[in-house]
Amino acid sequence: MENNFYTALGKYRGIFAWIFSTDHKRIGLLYLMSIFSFFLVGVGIGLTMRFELIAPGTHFITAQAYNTLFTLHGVIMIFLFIIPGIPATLGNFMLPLQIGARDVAFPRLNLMSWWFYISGAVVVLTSLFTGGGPPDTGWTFYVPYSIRTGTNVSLAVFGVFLLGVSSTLTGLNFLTTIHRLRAPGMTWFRMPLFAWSLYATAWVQLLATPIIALTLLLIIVERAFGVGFFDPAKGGDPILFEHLFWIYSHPAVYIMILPAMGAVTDIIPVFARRTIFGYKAIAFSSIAIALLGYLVWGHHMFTSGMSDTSRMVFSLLTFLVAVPSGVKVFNWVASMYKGSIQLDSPMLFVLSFIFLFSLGGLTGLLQGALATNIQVHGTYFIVAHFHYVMFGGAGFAFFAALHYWYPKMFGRMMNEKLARIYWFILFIGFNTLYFPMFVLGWQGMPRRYYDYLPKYHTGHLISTIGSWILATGILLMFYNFIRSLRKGEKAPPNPWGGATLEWQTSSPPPTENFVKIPVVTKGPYSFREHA
Ligand code: HEM
Ligand SMILES: [Cu+2]
Repeated sequence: MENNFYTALGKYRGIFAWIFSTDHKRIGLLYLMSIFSFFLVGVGIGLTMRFELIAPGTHFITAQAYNTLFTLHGVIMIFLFIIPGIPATLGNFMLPLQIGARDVAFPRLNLMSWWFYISGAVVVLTSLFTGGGPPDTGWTFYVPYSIRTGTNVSLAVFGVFLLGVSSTLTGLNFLTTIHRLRAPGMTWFRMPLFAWSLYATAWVQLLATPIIALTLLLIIVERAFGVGFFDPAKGGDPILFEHLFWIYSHPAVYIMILPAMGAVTDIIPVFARRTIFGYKAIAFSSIAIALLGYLVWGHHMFTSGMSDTSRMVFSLLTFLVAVPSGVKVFNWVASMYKGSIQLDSPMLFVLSFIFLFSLGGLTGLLQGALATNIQVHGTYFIVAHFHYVMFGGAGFAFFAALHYWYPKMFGRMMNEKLARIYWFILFIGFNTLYFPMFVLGWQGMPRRYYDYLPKYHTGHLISTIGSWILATGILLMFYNFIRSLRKGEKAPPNPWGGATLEWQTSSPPPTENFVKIPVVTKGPYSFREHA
């Protein structure tokens, strides 16, 4: 029998060999399983909401049920899917391989992070069936409503607290791993840019997440003991909550997007057959994004009550944080320029990522400008914008990376022809679903409404039809993931001709990753140089 981390025998058997494993590859796959299960639940809820919105008038969902649906959808997609997303799954699996290490620095802490994640998820889901019923506050848990509603907010925020602990520990683990466990010769500037992006992300995970964790605990304390931190009736300040919430939740969007950008940066040189353009600019722009990302949270609160000066400063800083993102897009395009581009499925997803992320990012600038912000605040324009960034951006990059690393993780190739078909369906479905929301929002359609005026009908109808197209693509993609586990062709160690270290070991790798720890003598993208 082949020697790889699937066949290796540890202390435990069966499912215990997984849920008690300290192998970063097994933990990465545990996360992958759990995260994608929750993703499918989130998609189901999204489709349900879209179905209710197919035409004006109430159909099968009450106003209260709609409130709980968008809350759940938001909490699941943000805290259970896209924030842990790439780092916990592909990051866990690939980081040690990419830097030539045998595991992460703290393998048991890594396992504990997964347990925190799964406990948090269970607690969040338990809140649906206990106490005063499913929370109805929106994923932002804004006070004073969240301290007054009778629904089960306390349990849900406690679940999110546990998820925060998980994310913080993962960040700590990755930081230590990158500092301490690089293979001989793997200097900082020979590190793959995916590893760099995880490094920048890990600082945000470590430094920003405790803020949301504590803020959420304050909600529980406030609900249980009525201390009055936030409740204006008791002299508290609801705006304080918004500040604390966004001091984490804006940097959190970089926890979502930085690893996505990192994965894209690793994929482009392989499929363009040239070295990356501007390696250092990309590495440092990740750090710049992570740092600047801390200073822009006020752009979520332009209509909440702030001095004009602070609003102008936050607006300016928001424009500044777009610069390093623009640097990256420029570098990606420059890397492809005059390359011999191969349009395999990972590259197709990368190209759609660049398009969708740019649309999401550029509409973000419209919201960063004070005047247009007032117009679009709280409308479907925002809903369109963040789906483009989080789903079209981080989500599509996640899909790209899964197609890219699938052979390494599972030792099989996916069906490439099918992949191209559903890539196209996903791209069309995505834009049909979300583009009309920009228009609806611009016309004044407010978000988080279960019903609307007849004048918005056309946009909503198109959007709902788009959701069905997108769902078809998602089903086909999962069919391919699952079918290829058994039926896919056997993967060679390096099917795409990649130059980073994970491709130098077998597919799937042995438990200790490398038979012999590699000695690194050159950079990670030694393809044809730029003239
Ligand atoms: C088939 C896929 C999806 C569909 C059909 C869908 C649909 C929707 C709909 C209808 C809303 C509610 C709009 C409103 O009433 O304000 C919504 C909100 C939201 N969605 Fe999605 N969505 C999908 C995937 C995603 C993904 C992948 C993410 C994140 C990565 C995401 C994140 C969110 C968030 C954060 C909200 C806001 C919730 C709130 O207002 O509290 N969605 N989505
Ligand atoms: Cu923000």
